[in-house]
Amino acid sequence: MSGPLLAGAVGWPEEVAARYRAAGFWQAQPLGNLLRTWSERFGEATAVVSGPTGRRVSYRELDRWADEIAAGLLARGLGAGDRLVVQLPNTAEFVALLFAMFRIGAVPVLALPAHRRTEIGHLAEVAEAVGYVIADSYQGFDYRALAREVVQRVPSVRHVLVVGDPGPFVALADVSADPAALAGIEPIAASCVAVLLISGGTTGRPKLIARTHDDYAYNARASAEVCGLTSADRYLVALPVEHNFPLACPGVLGVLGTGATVVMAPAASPEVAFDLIERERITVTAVVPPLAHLWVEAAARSRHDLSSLRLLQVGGAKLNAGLARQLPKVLGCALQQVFGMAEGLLNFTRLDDPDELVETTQGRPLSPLDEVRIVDQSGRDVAPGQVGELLTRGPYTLRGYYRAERYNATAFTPDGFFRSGDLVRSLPTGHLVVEGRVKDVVNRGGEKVPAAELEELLLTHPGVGQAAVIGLPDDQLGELLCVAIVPTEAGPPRLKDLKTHLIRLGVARFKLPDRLVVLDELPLTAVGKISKRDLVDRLGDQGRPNP
Ligand code: OOB
Repeated sequence: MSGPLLAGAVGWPEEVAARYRAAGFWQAQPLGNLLRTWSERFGEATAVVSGPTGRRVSYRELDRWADEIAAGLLARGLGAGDRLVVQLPNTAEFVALLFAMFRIGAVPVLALPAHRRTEIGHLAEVAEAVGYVIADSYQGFDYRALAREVVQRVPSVRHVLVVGDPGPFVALADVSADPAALAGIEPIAASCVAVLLISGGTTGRPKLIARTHDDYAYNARASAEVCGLTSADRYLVALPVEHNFPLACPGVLGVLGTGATVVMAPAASPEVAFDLIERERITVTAVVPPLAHLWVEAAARSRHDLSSLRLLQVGGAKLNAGLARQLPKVLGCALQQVFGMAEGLLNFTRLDDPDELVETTQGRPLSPLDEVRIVDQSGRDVAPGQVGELLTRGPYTLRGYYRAERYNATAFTPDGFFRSGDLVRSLPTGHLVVEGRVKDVVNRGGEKVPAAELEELLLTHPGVGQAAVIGLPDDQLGELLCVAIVPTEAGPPRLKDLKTHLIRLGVARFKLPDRLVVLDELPLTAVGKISKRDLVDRLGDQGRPNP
């Protein structure tokens, strides 16, 4: 394996790592050092703009800020290998904290602002996090109350750092010390784990994905190249910054490596985003398909000047070809489809691809060293153009989930290919078209809901005897979240009751079902497992949300 990682993380075989280094893809530069290089190169240029306040942070200031927080974390006893769950809205503080952690080798576990007790508790437990970083409140939710619960449930969490009013905890603004303290620490190896991302699609509870400095820096740099980023670009972080797409595809990390400017949007609604696009002359941003749809509708009525926009990246779920065709006309910019995954592999349509490919495919792999196989159920390569499961390995694709040895035995082939669970076909150009999936996940407009996770939670309701979570087709979201249950003797709950139950359990709101179907029994396969395919067929025409 390639050097010290983090206990529980899986690395690449040494000869493979050597190949990625020899190709110049892995450059042995930890992300914390890269910010120093960028600061020297881009100095007074604006690195980050905070959307709501318009506050501007130069590269030099960001570099210094990251150092001060890094020293402050050290002073609190935090250091290399320590995991902290980070759950912040899109703020400049997030960027400074991220690089501060990179510099001391502490590892952020990136949670989404929508996550609640169930998800955060699970992440903190699996990662044995020693800290939790939150905003005081965001979109009407007080994260300090959540932190109290997390601290109680997960004893390893000893540090709660708060952006804003800390309440009983510690203000991130007070986690600051003289950067001189950093001179004493061991240099961080680029082969170490830089971040832990959350998987969108797995069996059971969400898995963590360890991304190394080497692989993540390459991910961001190569993505920036594909997008033709230059120092003149201004990138809007509209999606939650903890997600791989706006963080590193090219996102924040790719933008900063180019000397361009990152603008943090507090929300992704057309009102908020369009204001910022106009005010900050945004050139590039990334959205999920339902948001693209909202923006296109709003742009037709809007008086905002969106003419600065040159590229809109759309990914996370399948974009329909109609919207893909409409989008460049209405928004006056180029479209790029992105089919990616936190696990690694990224596919992009290219800026010089013919319109037809941009509109109807999900792009082709980012790296010349990405290996892609499309296989049938018995693991054999399908004929060219046929649909099969996408398997992949490469210079930024994981070789195993973090602390998930048993699961890894089936999630990867013996020769290290990741089984993506996505059904795709490829064109002679190498472009992929996503045709469906075999993994048991509902993709609700880009937000992933692992069925097994939700089923387990539903079964804790006294009225639910059996539960199956499926996605039903929907024009706007791609899929609606549907729950089919067989009730217990206690009698069937209503959709409203189930939602209330899930909220009480502390589940993220995007996992609340849109529709409930009560059945006498669930359809079974020949071997007696719940047949979700039969369920979808049976309920396919009922994809309207319950009143
Ligand atoms: C992105 O990452 P995740 O980890 O939230 O979700 C990955 C899954 C993929 O396996 C696929 O099932 C689906 O989301 N997906 C798409 C898609 N992009 C992702 N399905 C159809 N068309 C697309 N364009 O979603 C993600 C990570 C980095 C960049 C972009 C998206």
